[in-house]
Amino acid sequence: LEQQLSYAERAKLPDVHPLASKLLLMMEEKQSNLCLSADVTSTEELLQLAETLGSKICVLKTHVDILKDFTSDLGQKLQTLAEKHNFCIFEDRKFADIGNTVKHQYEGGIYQISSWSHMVNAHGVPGPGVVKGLSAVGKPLGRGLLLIAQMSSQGSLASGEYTQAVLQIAEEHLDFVFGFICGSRITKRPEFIHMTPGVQMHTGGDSLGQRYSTPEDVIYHKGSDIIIVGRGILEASDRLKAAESYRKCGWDAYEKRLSQ
Ligand code: 5FU
Repeated sequence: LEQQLSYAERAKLPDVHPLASKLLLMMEEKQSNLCLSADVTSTEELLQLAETLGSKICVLKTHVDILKDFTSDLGQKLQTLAEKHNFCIFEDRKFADIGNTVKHQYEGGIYQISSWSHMVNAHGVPGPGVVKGLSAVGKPLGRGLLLIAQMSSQGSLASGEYTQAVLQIAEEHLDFVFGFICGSRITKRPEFIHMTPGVQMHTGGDSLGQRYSTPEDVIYHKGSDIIIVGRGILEASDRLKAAESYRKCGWDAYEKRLSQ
């Protein structure tokens, strides 16, 4: 029954994280629950993706450490495009160390992730210290954290009790954690945003353990909120057309869920 709440209604809940609220409103306005996983190795191509597909997506997910030509002005350029096209930036950094180390990894080094990425994610493996460390840097900047509760890959160890323990950490840090990377909805709390990778139009996988579900399955049957799509769009001959069809499938599945 909690799934009857629309994205816009969830945006107005009293305990919702400000970033989650902003994202949910953006989703409603753009009619998009599509996150593009922009896994390319050239900065120019990344910026071009953000420019051409920006209107179709609610989140642009990056792996800046795979860029062969990263320069320190990238963050500012991405932020400009995020404002122009109204999407959030998510550096998929998967922090997984003690609090003191992740603080430096988040704020410093070459990438200075906290200065440009609205949201980042972390594994629960280190325990709550990883959240406390990231929060010390990100919270004053209005950033938010997604905890990795489940993974899409074959044989993932993030399941069962581990997933429940990650949920517990999230519930103890509601001022910074606003959602999860997961395969399906793991909590009824409507304030949390569930984001699911491993999405293509057809089920299956790749040769390195990735497993795919469809947008309909992820949003309608599994109750997640956002589909994360990489190669399903990047390997299409017409990326704009592919992005539009993922946007539409994801949105139709959401409307179907709402109307049940
Ligand atoms: F946390 C996860 C996960 O469990 N599975 C993933 O696939 C993250 N990912 C990321 O989503 C992965 O690092 C890629 O950036 C993206 C999936 O890309 P694909 O091309 O759609 O398979």
